[in-house]
Amino acid sequence: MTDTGSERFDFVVVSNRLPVDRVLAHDGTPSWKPSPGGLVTALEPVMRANDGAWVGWTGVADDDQQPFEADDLHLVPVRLSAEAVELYYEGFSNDTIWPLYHDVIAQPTYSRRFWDAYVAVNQQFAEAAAEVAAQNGTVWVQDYQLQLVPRMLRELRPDLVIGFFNHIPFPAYGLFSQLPWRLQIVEGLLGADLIGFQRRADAGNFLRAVRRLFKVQTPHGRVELPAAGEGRWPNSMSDRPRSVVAKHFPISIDAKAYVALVEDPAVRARAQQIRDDLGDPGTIMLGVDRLDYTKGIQHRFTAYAELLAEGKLDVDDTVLVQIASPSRERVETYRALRDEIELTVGRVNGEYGTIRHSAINYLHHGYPREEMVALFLAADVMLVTALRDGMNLVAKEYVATRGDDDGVLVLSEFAGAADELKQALLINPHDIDGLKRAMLTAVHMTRAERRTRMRALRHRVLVHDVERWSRDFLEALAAIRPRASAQAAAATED
Ligand code: GDG
Repeated sequence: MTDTGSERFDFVVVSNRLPVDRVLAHDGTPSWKPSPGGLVTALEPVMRANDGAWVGWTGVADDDQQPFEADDLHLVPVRLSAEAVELYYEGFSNDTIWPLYHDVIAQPTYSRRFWDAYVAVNQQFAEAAAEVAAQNGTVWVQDYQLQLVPRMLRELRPDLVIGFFNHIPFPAYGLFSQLPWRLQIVEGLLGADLIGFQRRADAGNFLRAVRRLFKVQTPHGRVELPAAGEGRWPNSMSDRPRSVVAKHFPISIDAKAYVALVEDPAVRARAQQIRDDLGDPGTIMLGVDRLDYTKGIQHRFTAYAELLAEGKLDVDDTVLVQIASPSRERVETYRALRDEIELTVGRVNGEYGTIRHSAINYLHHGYPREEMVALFLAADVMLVTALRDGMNLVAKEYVATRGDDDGVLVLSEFAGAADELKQALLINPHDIDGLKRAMLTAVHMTRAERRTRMRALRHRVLVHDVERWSRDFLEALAAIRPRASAQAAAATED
């Protein structure tokens, strides 16, 4: 670990969390371990090639950690107080924006205290990024926690090229317009040169919000911003007109890493052992989700329980394994959801389980990636029944691991992945009868059909991997760069 001091970087990623977790040895000595995640893998090559830095929170409140290097990455911590974590992160990010952007599946809290903290913390992130970015550098801001950063950063550093990527859906204007601070959010995002979304529909919703709020046209996904003081824009961010592009860039996974894991004999042996431990049933169904109300876990349980009740599935021959990894446990809605889900599991198991077999094998744990891959390999049917999901990487991970061209993916049309994974069995999770039919179709699908579908799915995921995602985004951003830097240069000359 070395102090990176006041170095400047040509490429800066800004995200709520740094891509590392602090671990404490027995004697209390801290060290950092990379947090597993697609974003780190996607951005790592770009970071290395461009002498990049990463700005984000360490995950620990009131942490005075200075900039440091870990695993050859330059990491720049943003200090968040315990109050900021509560109001900005658990509050505005996870109790306002998250439910609102997922179509109000849960009621968003509109709190002025949350909002004030969100503004203040976004300003902190913008200042930290402004401090480390080199002249005319590129800054890529990630996700819904930091929607005000693009504009704040542009005000501090008009020379920068700024990209933003939204990992979660962007809602239709009818819902988005509920947000008391809708104008500020859209203005915040428009500080970027390029705004990336998961789905074409998300980019469309954002552009519609721009048109509705500012009464402007957005031809070809482009927003033309007049110079400050002109037009309807309450507060333009530049002395010069500038244009902003909004477009979809579906995120993906490090497919090669999953393919490599499947080749590991230990992982394959573990998959077989999982099957054996479950009593080698005819069908293993699997769900893997953060325990979140957007994931449709209850809908999946309802459909499965009805199939058991109707005798169309039998616990002696079928099991549903549900991994629900712990998530946001300090937010009340998540605590209530956990109770609700665990009540359902108890009821379904009480009703349909036998001494030999439970109906639902429910696990509220996080697991190492190897274990996840073994589970994917063991599963005959993968259930992704999200009510709304930006992309859903689990669907892509399942497909990437199935080098045997086997397994059936049941996929919600409300997950971004449905735009690409068209050979899955696409379902509407609210339609319980439709979901039940798809589950039975999956259970009874012939080997030939499973193979045809899985081949096409795998091809898509292997070709459109996360490296391609970051390359596509950064190339699109670079295409805007000459304009942006020319404008910035002109602005400085004035
Ligand atoms: C957001 C958007 C979008 C889960 N449990 C364990 C574990 N995981 C891994 C999965 C997957 C990741 O976490 C979850 O990604 P998802 O895409 O499924 O969902 P979100 O967490 O909601 O992510 C989403 C994503 O951002 C990226 O843009 O796709 O729509 O909501 O990789 O495998 N990994 C391990 N143990 C677990 O217990 N190792």
